[in-house]
This record gives sequence, C-alpha cells and structure tokens, in this order.
Amino acid sequence: MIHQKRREELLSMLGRDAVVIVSTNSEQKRNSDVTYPFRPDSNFWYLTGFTEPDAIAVFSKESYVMFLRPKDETKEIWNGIRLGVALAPETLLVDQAYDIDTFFDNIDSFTQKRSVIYFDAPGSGGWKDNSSTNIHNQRIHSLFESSLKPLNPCISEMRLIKDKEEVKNMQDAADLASEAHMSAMRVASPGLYEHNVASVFDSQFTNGNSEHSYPPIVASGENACILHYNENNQELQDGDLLLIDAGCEINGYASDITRTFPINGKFSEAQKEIYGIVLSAQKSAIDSIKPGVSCNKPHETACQIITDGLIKLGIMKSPEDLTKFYMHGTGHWLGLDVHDVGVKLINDEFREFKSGMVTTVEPGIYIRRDDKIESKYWGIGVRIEDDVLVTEAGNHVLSKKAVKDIDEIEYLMSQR
Ligand SMILES: [Mn+2]
Repeated sequence: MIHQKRREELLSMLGRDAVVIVSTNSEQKRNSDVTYPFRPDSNFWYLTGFTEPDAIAVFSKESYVMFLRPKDETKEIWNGIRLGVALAPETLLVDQAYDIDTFFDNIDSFTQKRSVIYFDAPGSGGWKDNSSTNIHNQRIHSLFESSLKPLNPCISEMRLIKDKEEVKNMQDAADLASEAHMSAMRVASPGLYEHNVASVFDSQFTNGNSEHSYPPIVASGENACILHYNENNQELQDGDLLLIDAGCEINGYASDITRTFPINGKFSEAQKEIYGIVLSAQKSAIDSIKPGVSCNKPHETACQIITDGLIKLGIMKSPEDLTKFYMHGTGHWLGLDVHDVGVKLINDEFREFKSGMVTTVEPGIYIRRDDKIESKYWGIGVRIEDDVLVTEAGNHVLSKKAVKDIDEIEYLMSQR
C-alpha cells in the first residue's frame, strides 16, 4: 500500500497527462557464470516494492502495469522462484502484467500521443552496460525521445523526506551496525589483521539478515589517511588507531557509521588531542541540525572547530591549510542509497533542513608524514560518523548506540 501511495503522490506532482516508466536493473556478471548478489534499483524499489531483476513498471492516472520475467521451470530450479505474470496483479496490485519480452509490443497502448513520459536512462551501468534491462532502457529512450522528461528530480525530492516505515528501517540498520562497531572494539588487538576485524561486520550483518551497504573501510595506522582505503589486509600495530567506516542495509535502507579507536585500548596523548577536536566538531555539527537551518551549517561548524583546534596545536598555520587535513564534506543524505538522492543547493543556495531528512555527520582529521609537523601526530587519521534524522524538535542520532567518547571507548575495550 505504501508503494501505491508513493505512485499517487508522484503522479499528482507530474500532471494529468503524465506516464511514468521506471525500470530496475539486471543481474550483473562477476565472472564466468557467477553473478554479483542482486540489489534492485532504488527508485524502482521505492515505487513498486518489487525486488526481482529485469522488470519495468508503467503507470499513469489510469493504469499501473508491470513487465516482468515469466515463470520458467528450468531457470527456477537453478536460480530461484519467480513471481511470474499470473500472480503479479494480486501480489503487486498492478492492473495488468506482461512478459518483459513483450514490452515493445504493448507499450504503445499505455503512452497515448498527448502523454508526457517520465523516464531516466541509462542506469548505473551507463550506455556501455549490455544487460537486458539496459538494452530495454536504450530502446525506450530512442522510442520516446521527443516526449521524455527526467523522473529523477521529482522522485529525489520525495525520497529526501523519510516516512515512519523508512525511519524504522534506518533505525534498525543503524542499531545493527552500531552493535557491530562495538563488537569490533572488543575484538581488535595488536597482531590481528584488518580483515579479522572486518569479519566481525560480515558475521553480524549476515546474522541480522542484512548486508553491507558499501564496501567497509577497516584502516589501521596511516591507512586511515587514505579516504576510500578498503584493502583491509594489514597487521594491526600496537599504538596505532583503527578507523572503521562500515554500515549495513535493512529492507534497502542504509546505515553509514565511522568509529576510530586505539588498537591497544588506550589513546596516546597525541591521539587524544586529535580525536578530541574531531569529536567536539562532530557533536557541535550535530547540535546545529534542526528544521529551518541551512544544510551547510554542520560543515561550517565542523570546519571552524577543526581549524581552531589544529592552529592551537601548531599543526596548521592559517585557515587556508584546512583542506590538507580535512578534505571532504561533513555529510551527505542517507536513505535507500548510502549517498542518497536529493540536491543540497536550490538556486545556488543551500536548502534548509526539514523534518524527515536523514544526513550523515562525519568530520575527520588526517595527518600524513610531514617534516613541518611534530612526528607524534604522523599517521593519525580520525573520522567519527553518525546518522542523524531531522525531527520537528531538532534531531535524533540514529547511530547513538555506538559509543564515541574517549572514556566510553576505553572502558568498553578494557572489558576484552
Ligand atoms: Mn558517509
């Protein structure tokens, strides 16, 4: 029913003559006859709730039809049950269902001449992707080229505001990942490898009927200064920090959490100094979030605190040096996609937070070897990331179960 409500809401924004065509993706080949685990297209999932590959939904004020894979006894024995054409109407609440291979024989009856067709192509694979869905997408694109309008701007605005059901999924995803981060703190110790700690997340996510929402970053020592490090194969050294950026997905909704902690359970004085600045920047950035405030406020707040802190320690001489140590944004929208849809700028101005938006807050400091900096700071990379829901009253930190204060982390690690 929730998907029906979303389709109706979308159509009410698009006008009376609108027809929406939205397709999901095909399975992607990994090697030989092995495919990657399938994950549906986010827009398609949001509007239909249908999670099989190779399907196209077409809907307007008059009708809702689904083109999908037909039943196939042999393929179902090998690869799993398909919903099929006959059961689709009662399961998906469509008026009619058709074999995906008949799409171009039937589509004309749903796209009258006066219609404006809302459709986005190509998918994530780009034009070079030769999957069957993408070949359909390319044909749809050339067939209707003159009457096509992009669907993404409207649906992105809808997806930006999360409803109760979506918030529940995101809370569950944040809870599961928070637990896993704390398990990692209990497990990590000198002599283990980064992948040993990564396996904690694999195990707990799988156990929770979930999966990673992105490849996890388990970065010890100066590996933490490589922002998208994910080799995860180095030995954990006594005296180093471990930065872990890992999140999971529940019913399609992502969590995205980063914690940084000392491998031996005790922060050094230099690590405490840097960690303290990031933590204070992160807490103040979170506190700035409430409806009506610019969505750039957390970044401004974090940059100010990190600048002041690094100048005070003598690591930075002037505010212009900030991007040497803090070179990424302070947050991004979070939802069905880990870097979720929704623009931040409207007419060149940062938009305001609204109740129901979910953003990450993830300041960091990364100090590479540099003769101009005291060597006790070399190789320290710290990021702290939480998932924050904007509420009427201000905000709610979905990932607050994962401890982040220095004494909380040291206490938890002392219990190993
Ligand atoms: Mn993030």
